[in-house]
Amino acid sequence: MRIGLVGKPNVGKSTTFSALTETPVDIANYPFTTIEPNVGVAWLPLREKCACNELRVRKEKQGRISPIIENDNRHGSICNPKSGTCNGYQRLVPVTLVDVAGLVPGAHQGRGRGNQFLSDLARCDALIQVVDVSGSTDIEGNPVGDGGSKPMDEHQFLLDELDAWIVGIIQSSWSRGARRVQSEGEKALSTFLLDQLSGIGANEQHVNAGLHSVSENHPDSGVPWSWGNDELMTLAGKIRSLLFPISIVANKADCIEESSWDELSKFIIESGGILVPSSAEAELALRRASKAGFIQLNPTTSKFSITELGKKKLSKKQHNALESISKTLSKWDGGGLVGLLSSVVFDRLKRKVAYPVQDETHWVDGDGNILPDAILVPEGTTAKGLAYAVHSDLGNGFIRATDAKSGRVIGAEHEILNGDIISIHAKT
Ligand SMILES: Nc1nc2c(ncn2[C@@H]2O[C@H](COP(=O)(O)OP(=O)(O)OP(=O)(O)O)[C@@H](O)[C@H]2O)c(=O)[nH]1
Ligand SMILES: [Mg+2]
Repeated sequence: MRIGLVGKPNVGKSTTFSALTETPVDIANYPFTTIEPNVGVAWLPLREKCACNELRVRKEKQGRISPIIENDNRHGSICNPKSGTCNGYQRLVPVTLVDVAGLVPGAHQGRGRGNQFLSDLARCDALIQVVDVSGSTDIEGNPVGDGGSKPMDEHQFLLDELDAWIVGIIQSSWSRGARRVQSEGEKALSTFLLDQLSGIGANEQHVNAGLHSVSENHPDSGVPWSWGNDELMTLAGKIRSLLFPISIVANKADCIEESSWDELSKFIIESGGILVPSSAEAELALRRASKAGFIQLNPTTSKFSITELGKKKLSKKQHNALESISKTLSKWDGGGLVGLLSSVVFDRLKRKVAYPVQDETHWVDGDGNILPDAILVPEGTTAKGLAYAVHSDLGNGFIRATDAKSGRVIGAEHEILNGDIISIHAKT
């Protein structure tokens, strides 16, 4: 699971990245602070309780484990995650974030940093655009105080640049591809497009939807070799919308009234996207205090309690500042940056969680680790698909699988449901 943070320069992409991944990166109030992409991991809480909750209940019933003791520091969790943590049955799974250089209008013609870095986004499952809704920066990211670019314009130009980038990829050899249709028929066009765009993750379905969109929107477009920029932008736009679903952080919301992002919010929701207002800077301040051990933070509600260490180290002024930040953040709906990430992964991308195990009775791997993996898979993933997601050898050698909750044997084509615990039997 890989998500790209995009937008014009100086909007708070790196601040968002730093808050979500808890890693320090360069942040500054001028354009192009980031040139080389930052790549890191955000830990996303699963929406449902970890499967170790069900295992504990089963074990307690069988008298194989004693009930939770009062000061259990894992609050009941009994799994052994290979990556991430689980506390009070709240399991965290990794999502890779990529924070790239800012994009300016005309980037596809080489303006700003150009758009070469867009290839860093090629393997992303979705994009989050960070928009400066406060108007404190112009469309190129220069600080202007107020009266900067409108949120809607900021979003529209990004879509245009992404589409122009995709057009650029197909245009270089377009006439050759289009002419193949003359000799080989319609199918040759989709094969050509697939060849050109597979590098950015496009599949046959995306390409066919793009071609369909051209015939729908440009009924008089004629033969492909006569298509102009309009037809190609329609083609690219459709492919881009399927390949990179975009959601929005309405950032710097701390500096402006809510109506400033109304128009963009309406537009995004109508196109099936999500917009969440936030202040990445404020979230980062809370995360830093939490990482330093001064507060215990719920990143989705932005509520916190002061730890013993915090009581000793934080001044009254610092404490008040954190309280005031928390109050500002919690007035917006959507759960802030983590809430947005969660909606992107579970609502927009419809990812399901599956727990592959080796032993279907005890829900452990070969070393006795309980529920070591929690993997996010696309809707419709089969048992064999899950095997491939774990390891290609497991996929290649797939014989059958067992649904560990029911003990039933399932076949290669069985669809994985959210929360399934699956043991895979494969030839080695
Ligand atoms: N008021 C306010 N300022 C913010 C917020 N988020 C980020 N900033 C400030 O905005 C400026 C730019 O932040 P960055 O995170 O470096 O922005 P960026 O989009 O990564 O910028 P480039 O890498 O140059 O494209 C910094 O001065 C941040 O402190 C916010 O939520 N509210
Ligand atoms: Mg940056």
